[in-house]
Amino acid sequence: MEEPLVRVSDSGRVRTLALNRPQALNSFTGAMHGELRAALDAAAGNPDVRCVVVTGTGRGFCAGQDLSDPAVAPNREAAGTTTDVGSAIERFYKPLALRIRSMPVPVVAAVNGVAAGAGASLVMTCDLAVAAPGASFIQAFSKIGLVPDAGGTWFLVKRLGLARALGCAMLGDKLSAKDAKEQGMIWDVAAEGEDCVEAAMKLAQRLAAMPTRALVETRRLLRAAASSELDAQLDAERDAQSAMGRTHDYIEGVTAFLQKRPPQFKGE
Ligand code: T3D
Repeated sequence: MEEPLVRVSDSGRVRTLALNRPQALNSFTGAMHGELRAALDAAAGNPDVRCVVVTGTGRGFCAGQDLSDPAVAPNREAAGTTTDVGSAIERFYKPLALRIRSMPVPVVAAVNGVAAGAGASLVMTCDLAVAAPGASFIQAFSKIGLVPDAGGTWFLVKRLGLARALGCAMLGDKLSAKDAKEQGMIWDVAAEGEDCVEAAMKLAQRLAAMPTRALVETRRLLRAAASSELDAQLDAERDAQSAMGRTHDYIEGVTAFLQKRPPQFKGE
């Protein structure tokens, strides 16, 4: 049987999606995009899945677009056809970023190795990222005459600030996991000797037991905050709180607190 390009596995309420083209550092082909999209849709539609982990097999996390994919080959013009690299963004990378951003549960990246180009953007699209101590992040775009994509320009400025975003994107230097954490690109680095997927899994299991609907609303509000005025944000918080105040999880959270027992959240 042919190996899947995205390996899907479940551990309790956490679903792990592992990009699986290790021979090319899990760089994206159209087929891998298709499998990842289907796996994300399936996770989003399954109420038993309360958190998703995205990782890579082999020594890399994801090296961005597969540059040997004929669909993006820059020399097609010579063969009488033209290549619009933007069409790959429209068809694959934009829907991927929007799909992850709208997942109904938290998404954690377990960055097991190098994340380059759109692979680094993928990390930043996830809610939280835990990297292996040896992982690295490379804005590889400038090395091949492209601009950061798949949300890269947006995430870099918001997470790192303009000065660091410009340095990373223009120079394309390797950022270590430790520096990525210190600069706000990722949430954490696994301890030396600890498997980063296991570290991410611990975090994911913890998130999966939390009131995930409120976590997803929190994601939405925090992302909107960057472009909102305070009065509009106060209104948005009020409206979200009205909705959260009617959830099972709010009633359960308060009841459990008063009864001095651990809450049993359902994400409802
Ligand atoms: O183009 C569009 O459609 C628009 C969308 C663009 C989005 C993008 O992501 S653009 C950026 C594309 N990515 C890159 O430019 C990164 C290219 N890769 C590298 O610079 C290096 O591989 C790394 C710095 C990531 C890792 O270096 P290293 O020395 O650890 O590994 P390596 O030896 O370079 O790579 C290992 C193998 O993976 C190698 O194959 P081989 O020689 O063993 O058969 C290499 O060719 C392959 N590989 C790595 N990255 C890619 C790739 N093959 C195809 N595409 C890749 N992106």
